[in-house]
Amino acid sequence: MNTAYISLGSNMGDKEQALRHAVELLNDHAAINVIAVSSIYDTDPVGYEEQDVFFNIVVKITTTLKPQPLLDVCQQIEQQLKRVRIVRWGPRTIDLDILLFNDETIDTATLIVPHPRMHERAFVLVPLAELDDATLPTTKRTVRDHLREIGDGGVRVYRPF
Ligand code: X6L
Ligand code: MG
Ligand code: MG
Repeated sequence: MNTAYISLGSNMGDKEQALRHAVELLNDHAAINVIAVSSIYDTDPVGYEEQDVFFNIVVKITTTLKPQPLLDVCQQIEQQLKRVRIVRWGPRTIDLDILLFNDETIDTATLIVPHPRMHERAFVLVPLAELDDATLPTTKRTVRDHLREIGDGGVRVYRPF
């Protein structure tokens, strides 16, 4: 059995519903169990800033899938939720990124794990730190080490009324 962490982000339409739907589709897969879900965070857009704020979460899963089939499932869910790519780094209904897969480092044409920029992104590190202060096999440093380095600016817990 493998343990993996997946980052989910949405900044188009009903963002909370998109996140909930994607988590449900992950858990509905016969070879995937969602073990834990972080709080929802309201996060300032990074990369391309002229767009709506994001909702971001991280989920912990266990799975018998290997990394590439897990990526295929993530991309199927993006398609099912009608992700359309208009602008690079631009608005999307849903984005699923594999952050960590056991303590493995993977570098193929289609998949790099740990996610190569995750230790620089508070919208990934803050929800991940809620679930696990993991040590990244690439940097040999923990999630909280990286958070101390970059800070948690632009990331707020989302609490609906
Ligand atoms: C210079 C150039 C510095 C580009 C940073 C950063 C590009 C992040 C892409 C960058 C650069 C990204 C999300 C987001 C995106 C998200 C929030 C990306 C891919 N996805 N902002 N921006 N949440 N808050 O899920 O991460 S686009
Ligand atoms: Mg992403
Ligand atoms: Mg992605």
